[in-house]
Amino acid sequence: MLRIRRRALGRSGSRGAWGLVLSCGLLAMFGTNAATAARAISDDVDHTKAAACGNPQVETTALPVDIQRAFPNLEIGRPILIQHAGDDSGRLFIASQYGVIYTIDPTDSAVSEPKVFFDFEEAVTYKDRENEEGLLGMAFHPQFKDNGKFYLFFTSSERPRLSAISQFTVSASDPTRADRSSEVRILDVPQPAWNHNGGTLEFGPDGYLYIALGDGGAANDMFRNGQNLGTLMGSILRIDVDRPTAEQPYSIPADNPFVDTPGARPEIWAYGLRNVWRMAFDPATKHLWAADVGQDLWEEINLIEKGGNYGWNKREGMHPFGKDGVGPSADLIDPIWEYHHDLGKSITGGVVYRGSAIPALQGVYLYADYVTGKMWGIRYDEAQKRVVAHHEFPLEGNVPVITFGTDHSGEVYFSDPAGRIFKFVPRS
Ligand SMILES: [Ca+2]
Ligand SMILES: [Ca+2]
Repeated sequence: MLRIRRRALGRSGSRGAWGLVLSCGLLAMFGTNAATAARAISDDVDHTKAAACGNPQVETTALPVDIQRAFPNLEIGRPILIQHAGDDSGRLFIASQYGVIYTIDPTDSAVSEPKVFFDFEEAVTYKDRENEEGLLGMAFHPQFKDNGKFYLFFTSSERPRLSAISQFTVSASDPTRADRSSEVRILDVPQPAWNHNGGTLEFGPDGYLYIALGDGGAANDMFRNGQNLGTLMGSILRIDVDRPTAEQPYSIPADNPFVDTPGARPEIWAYGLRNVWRMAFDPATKHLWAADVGQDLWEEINLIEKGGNYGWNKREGMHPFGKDGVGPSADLIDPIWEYHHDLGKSITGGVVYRGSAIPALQGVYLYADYVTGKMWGIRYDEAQKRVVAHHEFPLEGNVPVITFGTDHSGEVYFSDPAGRIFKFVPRS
């Protein structure tokens, strides 16, 4: 999604990055000799982590995978969410950022008329000039098949700048549609600015609801939420929606990391985040992968740990940020991967592929850049605790990816604001 940010490529501190970019270009054009020479230029860049280019430890061979339109006849405006419900129905849910949720049969590639599951556009604020608002997140309860409950993260039309998280239930008379009157508000988060709202909802393997919230917006974390445990923003939350209390419609899991920290919001699971745009659990490893959108120079991918501080706004990627920036520190967790703004300027995090149609993608974390329309995948080695492979997927034309999603078989889709939905296919 679009972010307000300053272009600051010329500022001090970017020299190493330019060396890195240079090495990528030379590697692509001239092969390893030039790459070796380029490495000498950019000695101040940590090649073991910073990028695949020029790093002999990271494999970069192209994968035998192609990308094609999944449903070329389908037209859904700003399809911001693509998910299955875990209910054995086989339905693929596609939600428009405007506030309408549709379902299709993903085996019908010719589908043109999606079914409306839930139309609550009147309750959602969205404007093209403030395009980080709207319907942003959706999560189906792990027992959705039995209880019909699902959760939405949206900018409410009740009043300006209100991020709301609500529970809804399917209609008793027609379970293929949601019941508008079933809304239970779980959480209100008043936002100081229209951007950096986060918005991803995910149920963890522990059955708790995880919520990504951005730093509040504007720029530079001017509201100082990233390092502030007393506010919910700039964090990933973890709450128990199955056990409401007398005071609130959810409870705090007893093992949340800050329940005993004075002044801290007990909902917080991890913090120091700028604007996580898409996080997802890998169903195989249970890792929570979170892509954090950068401001000036670096986009990043993180593995989220309980209680972790991911550095914003003291660090951006693996680098000091701003006048209060700091170097590497034991109490700040650096990303497992970053890329420079020469390659892209707004990361869209995806999922770890665990489908079956494309064996070459097995275990690969897929991600993209909204601004440059590039797409990549990385492979993380659990034993070595580092990225061991990085692959680029050539996209035809500019595809500004706004989200990734999976169907009930684990096959992966992604979409752009124009409404196109794509899938991966084995190279023929
Ligand atoms: Ca905001
Ligand atoms: Ca970070």
